[in-house]
Amino acid sequence: MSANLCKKGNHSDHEENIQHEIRIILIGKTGLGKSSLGNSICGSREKNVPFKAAASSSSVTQTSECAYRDYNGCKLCVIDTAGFCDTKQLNEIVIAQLKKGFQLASPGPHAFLIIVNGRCTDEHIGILALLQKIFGKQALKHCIIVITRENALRNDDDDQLSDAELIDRYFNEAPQSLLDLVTNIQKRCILIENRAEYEIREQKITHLVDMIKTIEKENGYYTNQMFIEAEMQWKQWEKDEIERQELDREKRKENLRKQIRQENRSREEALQQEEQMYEELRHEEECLKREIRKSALGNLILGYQKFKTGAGAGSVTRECESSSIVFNNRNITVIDTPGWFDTKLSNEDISKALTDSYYEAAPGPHAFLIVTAGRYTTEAEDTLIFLERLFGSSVVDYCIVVITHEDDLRDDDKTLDEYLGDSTSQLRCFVNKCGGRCTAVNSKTKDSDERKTKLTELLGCIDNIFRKKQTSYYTHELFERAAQDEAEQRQKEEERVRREWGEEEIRTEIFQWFAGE
Ligand SMILES: Nc1nc2c(ncn2[C@@H]2O[C@H](COP(=O)(O)OP(=O)(O)OP(=O)(O)O)[C@@H](O)[C@H]2O)c(=O)[nH]1
Ligand SMILES: [Mg+2]
Repeated sequence: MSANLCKKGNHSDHEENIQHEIRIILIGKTGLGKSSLGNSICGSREKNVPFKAAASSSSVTQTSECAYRDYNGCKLCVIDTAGFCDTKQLNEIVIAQLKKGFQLASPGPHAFLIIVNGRCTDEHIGILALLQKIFGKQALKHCIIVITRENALRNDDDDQLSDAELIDRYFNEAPQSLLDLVTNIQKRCILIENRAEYEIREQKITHLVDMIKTIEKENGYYTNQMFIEAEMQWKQWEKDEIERQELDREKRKENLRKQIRQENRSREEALQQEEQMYEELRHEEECLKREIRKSALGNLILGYQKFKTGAGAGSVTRECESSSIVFNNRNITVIDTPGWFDTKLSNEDISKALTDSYYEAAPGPHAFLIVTAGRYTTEAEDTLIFLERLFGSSVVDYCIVVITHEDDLRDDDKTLDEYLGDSTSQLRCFVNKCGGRCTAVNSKTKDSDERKTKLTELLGCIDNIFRKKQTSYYTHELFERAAQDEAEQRQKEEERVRREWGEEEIRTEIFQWFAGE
């Protein structure tokens, strides 16, 4: 076996030997032993011949170089390439270096040797993918994996292990995707120790050359045409990739636009909801601010300003007052009472004022007008509870609900029924309890015709009560009965409390007896 070494950057001197050439390109990450392998293939006995190999923090081989060896009647053309650091970052320099290596292997390499060592990782996939990207799928048919630093892989008791067994063990830990790739390249893999004795290395090179010859027999060499096609595919892939990225960017932009529009819409909706909420609150506050206008209603019925009216925090009327008129040949007496929800009067004061008003209406009132501003509160319900306690449950038969803000209803373009429909359930329930007797008036109207119409309507309503009841008015008898009921109720309550207290005392005594006190 002869080792006729020659290093050159141009192959023209050897054109006559082209048909006997085996062209090999070495590809791999920096520092894995490409140049050292190149030296092993060239059968060098000396260090750094023909390629410079050294442990270094930066790439030793900076450009693609070519060296020859006469080997068993054929010429081995070995092309060493500059190593790269990251298979994921394919930069222009790496591609240019590999292309230059490819040119040196003109008319085309028989084999791409992929140099790896260390542990079997995803990096191996990276380098095969890189080969495929630059040289196309066809390149895989010419690819051989070379694992350098064999000695580091062999444990002390691995002496008996064949290369094939060691390679199998090496790929045992490999990720499935790498195994698939290795199978795809028909498990072409060589183990070599570049620092081993010359003879040992030569055995490996014989095995390598045999493997390359098999590839040559099956697939010839990797041609320039294949490279051109791969380059076109690569360019197409790049173009597609740019388009895909562009499309992706557009999609993301559109999604972002949609998201912003959606957010704006949600914000608008939230603002609208907030606005609506404020509007409702404002309306509620306005309603709460409304005066009940009880005295104003009294004045409207009378047709003149008898009762003192006015807006203010508290009720103007402190005691009951009465006045009479004649309307349509009927004697009408109106008794105004203090309001009990917007005054500082105690419950006793109000009870007294109401009892007074009752005596004022002797022999008894034909109707109790429950005057409300139609507030969104429990005011009306509370009023009824108060009245029932004082005048008994039959008082509801004589109650008429009067909403004193008819002008507001008109402004809102609402009928009384619509207004009640939109109001609180308490107000509706209250009106129902009063037999559905409810009317709305504008107690501040100056229009005498409107006053007459309303008064006629009100009297009609009172007449209806009369028609239903045996007694046309709330009689003294009813009042007495209510007072009696109230007294009985109070007595029962006192007895219950007394009884419970007594039982409690007995229990305490028994407990103390048991405790021996
Ligand atoms: N033990 C051992 N060391 C090796 C082997 N192959 C290479 N080396 C050492 O690894 C270091 C780098 O080797 P090179 O051949 O220069 O590696 P390279 O891939 O050409 O590196 P760059 O040219 O920088 O990309 C040198 O010190 C070599 O002696 C091997 O099989 N076994
Ligand atoms: Mg090198």
